Amino acid sequence: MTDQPDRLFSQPQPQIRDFVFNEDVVRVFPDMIKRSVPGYPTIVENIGVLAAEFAQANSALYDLGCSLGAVTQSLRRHVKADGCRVIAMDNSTAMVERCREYLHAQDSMFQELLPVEVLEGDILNLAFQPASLVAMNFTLQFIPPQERLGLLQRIRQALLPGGALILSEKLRFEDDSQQALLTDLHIAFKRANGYSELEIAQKRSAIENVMKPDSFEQHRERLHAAGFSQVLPWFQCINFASLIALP
Ligand code: GEK
Repeated sequence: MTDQPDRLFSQPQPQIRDFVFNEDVVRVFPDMIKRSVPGYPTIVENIGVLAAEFAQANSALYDLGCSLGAVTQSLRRHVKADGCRVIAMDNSTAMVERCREYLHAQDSMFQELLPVEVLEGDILNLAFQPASLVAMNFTLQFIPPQERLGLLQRIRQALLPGGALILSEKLRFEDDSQQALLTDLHIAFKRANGYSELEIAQKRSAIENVMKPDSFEQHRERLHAAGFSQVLPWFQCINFASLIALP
């Protein structure tokens, strides 16, 4: 279970295919996401800290689009409420298999962790149980835009009073000059983390049809339309942010 450095886009590719979360990506994912998403380690660790404030006894905690289970592990490190269980879901078989291995390793290192169930499937088909915390850490941006409101409505309906949704996303900016500046700053972040111009350009082409970021204003309006009463940003680093939405 060693993490390999991300060199997926280091060689020129004659044709750039759309990005998929396959075995090649899984092998390098921890390195890739840390070097690509500004603030990722801080966000992951603090989702656990924040979740502990919202978690209620005998309820479900969801990690939607769990990838390798970084958020699930953070929830299990921080949440102590009695009878809580974590339900993690991802539709990539390769991610789910590796996620289960990582969680098994966490179980062998620590005692009294919350029970966890890792489901393989589309979060759009998930039948939610009553939940005190739902985390979607950089997943909504991969959901088809026309499905996002319905998913948020189902999450809102599953949330218990006093619970919360924690939603992290790459942000788009409605003002063109702000969008250009924040994109340049993100490229500078990737360059500083050792990615070449070729890697940055090829990754961008691979992901642009697959990942569709929204602006903060779109998120806020959609969350209110889904029935959330409050939307509070708690973290932003360059063009990546995390929000708390309250029922
Ligand atoms: C982390 N949260 O490390 N149903 C289930 N999973 C999906 C769906 C879907 N419809 N669409 C995409 N995914 C993680 C990082 S990565 C973000 C999340 C990134 C999954 C997809 O397979 C992938 O594992 C994850 O959402 C997005 O905190 O790579 O930028």
